[in-house]
Amino acid sequence: MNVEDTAASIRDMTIRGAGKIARAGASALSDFAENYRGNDVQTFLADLEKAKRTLLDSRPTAVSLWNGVHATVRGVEDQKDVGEMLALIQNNAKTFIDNSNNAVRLIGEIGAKRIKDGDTIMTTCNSSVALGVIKTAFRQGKDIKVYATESRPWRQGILTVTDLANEGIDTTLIIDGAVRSVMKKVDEVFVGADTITSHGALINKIGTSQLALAANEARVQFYVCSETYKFSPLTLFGDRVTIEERDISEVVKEGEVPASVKVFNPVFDSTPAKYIDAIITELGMMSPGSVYDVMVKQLGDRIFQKVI
Ligand code: RUB
Repeated sequence: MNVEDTAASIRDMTIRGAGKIARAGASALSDFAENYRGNDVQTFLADLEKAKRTLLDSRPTAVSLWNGVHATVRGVEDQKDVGEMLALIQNNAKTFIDNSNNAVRLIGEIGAKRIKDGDTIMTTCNSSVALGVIKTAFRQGKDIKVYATESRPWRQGILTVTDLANEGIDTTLIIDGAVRSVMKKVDEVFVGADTITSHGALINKIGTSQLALAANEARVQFYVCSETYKFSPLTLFGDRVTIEERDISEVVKEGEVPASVKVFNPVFDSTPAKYIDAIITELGMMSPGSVYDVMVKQLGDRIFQKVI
């Protein structure tokens, strides 16, 4: 898919979920490189910059997209001609997508070990990585039950319960307001991530922080399932994560409330590190306090480059 169509599909949420939008961004840049005609280096770099911007502007919160796009263009300016640049972009995109798919599989295997036979699990929204953990445990023969929140206003919970039910898992859909009440029955919570900050806070679907609070109160383990490309290098340098606000038409129909009523529709929230028992990554299970070290190690010398 070309860059503009990919960006539009991310914006209107036809392509959604932090991992998928990152892979879609990498794939769009690969297609852009494959179809590029021209050999003037400066023109190409300007066109590439425009393509990057189009993708990055599609949705603001998930740093996975930023990391996927930057991983795909890494090293381009060191190539000697446009031909080499195009080949590098396609190669980088393939590596990013392969590593991403592999990370999701590894997290499934690591996370599944945290689930015991007979456990009841809660999840929210629709995280392919968290669902990977739950499905891996089920495929290992563990008898599990899952409560999934509806996740207003987009109701991604419908996707989640459909996926889990198709797998044969005992699945119950609950409204978002039922989280605290149902938490008494739950053994572990598994959620995904859009961004993890350098100080270990989780940015995920709105309502995730309520789940974490309810889990903490009930002494239920709260696990975040996240590939390390959801760790935000931007936050190392003090940047705040932009919380996306979407159109109010996602919350109320036209004329449903008096015109004087304001409607606020933030679609992500922040869960402080202290409510997170562990982050399950492709590098293993870690505490939120380890995020800084992992990020610095992964950035290596690039930490001294301009990342903003
Ligand atoms: C999706 C969401 C998911 C994360 C992780 O929000 O919050 O929990 O993106 O997803 P939206 P994954 O529906 O607004 O994109 O684990 O699939 O990367």
